[in-house]
Amino acid sequence: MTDFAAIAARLEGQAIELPSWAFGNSGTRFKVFGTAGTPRSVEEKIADAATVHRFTGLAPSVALHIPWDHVDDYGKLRAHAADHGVALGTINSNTFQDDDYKFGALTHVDPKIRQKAIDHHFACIDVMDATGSRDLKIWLADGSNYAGQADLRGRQDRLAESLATIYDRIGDDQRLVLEYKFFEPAFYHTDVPDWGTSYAQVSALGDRAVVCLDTGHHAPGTNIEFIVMQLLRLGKLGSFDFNSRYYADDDLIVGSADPFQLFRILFEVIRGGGFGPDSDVAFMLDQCHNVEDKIPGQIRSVLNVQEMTARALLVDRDALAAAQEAGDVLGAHQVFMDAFYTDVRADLAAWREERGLPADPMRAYAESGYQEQIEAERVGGTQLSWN
Ligand code: PSV
Ligand code: MN
Repeated sequence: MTDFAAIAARLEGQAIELPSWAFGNSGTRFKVFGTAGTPRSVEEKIADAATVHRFTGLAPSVALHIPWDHVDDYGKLRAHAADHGVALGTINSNTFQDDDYKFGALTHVDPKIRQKAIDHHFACIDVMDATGSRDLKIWLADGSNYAGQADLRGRQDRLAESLATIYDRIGDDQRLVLEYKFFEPAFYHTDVPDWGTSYAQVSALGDRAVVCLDTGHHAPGTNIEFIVMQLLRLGKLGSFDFNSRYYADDDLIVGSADPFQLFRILFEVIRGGGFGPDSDVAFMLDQCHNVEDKIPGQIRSVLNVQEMTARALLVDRDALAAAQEAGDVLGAHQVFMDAFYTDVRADLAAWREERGLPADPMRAYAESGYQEQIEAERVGGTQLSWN
């Protein structure tokens, strides 16, 4: 017996956005493997994302990456998504695959290249207006490889100026979300390496500028839940890019490498008011499926987030607070761990069935014939890759 009944209602409406690129082929710098049934168009990616939603009820929107997902008519793409039962979500800009950006985009010393990068973001805002998207997510590959290569301070100042220009274009109902990453593709420094830099930059812009926390973008051992707590406390946690990692930015299935870390993060999200209908925090996956099937990979991912959310909701907060205030170190720890070790899988299966969803979405997908159908139908054409 668990206290699941007490938290069941709070799971209602949980939404996890899927990245369009998770459905394309992906790999490492050594090899990108093709798989049968991989989408050949943005429309097919959206159909796959909608399939994840159909089997889980957890993934009502899809994030796009521009220009990877460029189409001529975004209104039509929006209608296509709606026909499939999903919405278009976050628009991710891309300033990392053009030769002009070799030494930076929004931070570049050359004003013409900075303007080109700013114009790309303006184009992304036009896309958002057509798709009805709320968030413009900026992740910058800007950085340097060698000490002395670049003027760190000058780049930070130019970044602030470029971001302010983009922010001025953001609509009243839209947000600018700035993602940080401590390394890669640059190795000596990146221009937005950590939450503090992202926080400083977005704070200078205004209320509609917030931070994106990608769980794979920290040094090993970083206490990510502390950052979650702090950003929520400061009112600046805009969104998550969920994934898991063993070594670097591995982009593996969220909750696979370290379920306990996901639990700790979700506990702080709930504790800090970041979960539920009153919260603006967006939950997104940012993953690649290099060797596993992509649709089941995404189904597994959203289920992992749901399962850890349920467990985090089960923490007896009153008992925890009482133990914390009494200085009962092991008592407080036990309250925390009791929730973490609670197996909610059977309760969640029943919860899904009550809502007309399959009790076991992984099995239901495997038995649905969808995979066989796309493998048979999607022959010819060029399979899409992560880029
Ligand atoms: C960068 O590593 C990142 O996490 C950013 O979110 C990008 O938009 C995404 O990966 C896809 O390359
Ligand atoms: Mn990311």
